[in-house]
Amino acid sequence: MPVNQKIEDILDYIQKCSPGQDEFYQATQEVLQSLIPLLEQDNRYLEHNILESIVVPERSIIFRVNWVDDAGKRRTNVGYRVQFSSAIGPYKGGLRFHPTVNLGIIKFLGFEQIFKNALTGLQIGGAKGGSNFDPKGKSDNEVMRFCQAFMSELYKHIGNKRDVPAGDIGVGAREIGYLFGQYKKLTGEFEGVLTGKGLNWGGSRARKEATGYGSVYFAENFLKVYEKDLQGRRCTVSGSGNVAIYTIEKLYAAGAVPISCSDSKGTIYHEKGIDLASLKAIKEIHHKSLEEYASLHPDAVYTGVSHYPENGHAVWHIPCDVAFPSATQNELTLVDAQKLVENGCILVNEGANMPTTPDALDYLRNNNVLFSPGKAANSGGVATSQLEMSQNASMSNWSFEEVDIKLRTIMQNVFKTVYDTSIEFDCEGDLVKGANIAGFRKVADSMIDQGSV
Ligand code: NDP
Ligand code: 2IT
Repeated sequence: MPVNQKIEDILDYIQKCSPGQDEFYQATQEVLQSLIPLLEQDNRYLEHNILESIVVPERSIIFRVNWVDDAGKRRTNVGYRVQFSSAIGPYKGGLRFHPTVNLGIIKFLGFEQIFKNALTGLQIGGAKGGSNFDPKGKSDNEVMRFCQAFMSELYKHIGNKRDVPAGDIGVGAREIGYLFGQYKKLTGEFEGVLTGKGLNWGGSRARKEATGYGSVYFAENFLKVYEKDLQGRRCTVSGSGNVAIYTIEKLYAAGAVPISCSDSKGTIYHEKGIDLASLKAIKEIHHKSLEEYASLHPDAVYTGVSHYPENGHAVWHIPCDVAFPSATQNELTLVDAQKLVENGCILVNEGANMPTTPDALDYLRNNNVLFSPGKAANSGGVATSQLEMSQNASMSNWSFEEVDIKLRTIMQNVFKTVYDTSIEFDCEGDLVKGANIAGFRKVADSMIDQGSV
């Protein structure tokens, strides 16, 4: 059977078996279709039915989370942990707490994580988890009780050699702390079962900064191939959470001018450059909306979501040289891509997971805009999580500089791996193909080596 037909059959099967899981289908479609050149060259993957196997999680755990709110009332959420692949190491990947979380979202994130983790060159398998719990508007005590209830089920399935969760949207240092405390209470073990921990109790320096810094390092590596750099470049960044803030911080260090940020309510365009100290205070300390930023900076332009372009996002309509989508999936659509091209953008570098829609990606490609896929460009976060695991295992504590140097080297190697793979498959600079093929090959070869388990 021709490879194309085989892939279409598997995608049909995924659609039938996972109805309504649109994001998961989108992620599998992109990966499987970009593997065609590899599958045509090496028939072992089809012979061993690796594709049919790799799209099914090794285990999906779905559980009820009952907790008590400040009014003393029972509340119920759904918890998930999808342990997708342990072919190259213990399951590893973040937890997302957001009202939009469902099984399809967690499966798409877990599937992407398999290949991302393989690209880091480290021994970590792929997983993702989370809940439809919304930490926004909840008191610290409510968040604590939710995290304790969530961990009361999850602890049975994780461990420092088994599955090591971390943060993602809605899960930061506060949530990791409460989750860790409950794990310790239930198991009696003080172990590196989560990453993103506080520095006093096993966390790694530079983990907080790692995804954003790594994303900028990746962009620098990519631009260098074309004898370009970030110096003086006007950069748009979406989001204003962990990834966005440390992308902005590192962009300043690289001599660029980050001119935007956004949240779920609106977008800030600050032509002279985002005031990082004020952004950190608003988001990291006071947890307020970006309207607050606009009121502190009268020269910044604030666009509320109700004024966004039809089917688009205000942040991508700001003229820029480089765009760093760093908020959430499918936040950069076709109309946004058209605007970026019209405004002369040279690179879209994904800090978030799958922020670009498939039609937007096609448009960027057809218009020769460089494109860094999230599974490569944002892999600095999980890579530094693995550095945290290494420090925990050896009971050591590395300096910020030591971790940052390792992160830079890892991002350089991730870039080299995906870029070299794009050359090997005659699509120089197509890092989507490069990342999917390189990540898949490592995991698939390991699956073949280990037999049909
Ligand atoms: P945070 O929770 O710290 O920040 C998320 C940001 O995105 C917030 O500004 C939030 O706005 C905005 N946002 C979230 N969901 C939506 C939505 N549905 N519509 C509009 N805006 C939204 O998360 P992170 O910064 O950690 O994560 C951002 C992205 O990066 C995600 O795709 C995540 O999977 C990915 N990622 C994160 C890594 C990490 O180490 N943290 C590692 C690799 C990838 P608001 O506050 O108003 O909700
Ligand atoms: O998407 C991601 O890579 C993360 N949310 C980080 C995962 C981790 O284990 O550090």
